[in-house]
Amino acid sequence: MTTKKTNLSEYNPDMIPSGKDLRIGIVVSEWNSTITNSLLEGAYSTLIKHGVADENITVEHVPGSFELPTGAKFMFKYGKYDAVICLGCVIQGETRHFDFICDAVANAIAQLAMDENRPVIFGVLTTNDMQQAIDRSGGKHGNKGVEAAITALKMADMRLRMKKSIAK
Ligand code: DLZ
Repeated sequence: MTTKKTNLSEYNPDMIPSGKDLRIGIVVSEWNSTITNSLLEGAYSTLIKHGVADENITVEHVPGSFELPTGAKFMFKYGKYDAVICLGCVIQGETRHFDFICDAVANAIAQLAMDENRPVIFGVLTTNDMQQAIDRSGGKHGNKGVEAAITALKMADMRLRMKKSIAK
């Protein structure tokens, strides 16, 4: 029988690589800003906790989740980042665009990661209603911003380790 996990952001801090030498970009959607601000708080504090220097974290805001991939692309083109985290919240009941936005953003983020050969993290809540979003942005089911930051640290570390081992 599987165990039901209620806090989706639980992790073992000892297993997380240090972010000491990393530069991380964060792109945040202004749509549903009470939620996305909490995701940002979770992601930012997690990066700091794991050693990323404050001056090596850049935060940029975009109007909505649909603009997250474009914002991330700009960050790679005009800045130097080991990973970019995209944070947004799309709520199904509130938009007929739900499927279009979610599919477009997920596909564009995945494609951008391939094109840039760098992690681009999908920190976008796609929920049925506002309560589910609250529960996943610092509520009873954790904070997706924390998960996004942990994923960025792991993937950036993997890329740099592989790059180093191949250079040997
Ligand atoms: C237009 C729109 C709607 C209806 N709902 C959301 C939402 O729930 N979450 C979100 O992040 N953005 C939403 N947007 C805005 C779109 O993402 C985008 O900013 C606009 O369509 C302009 O391209």
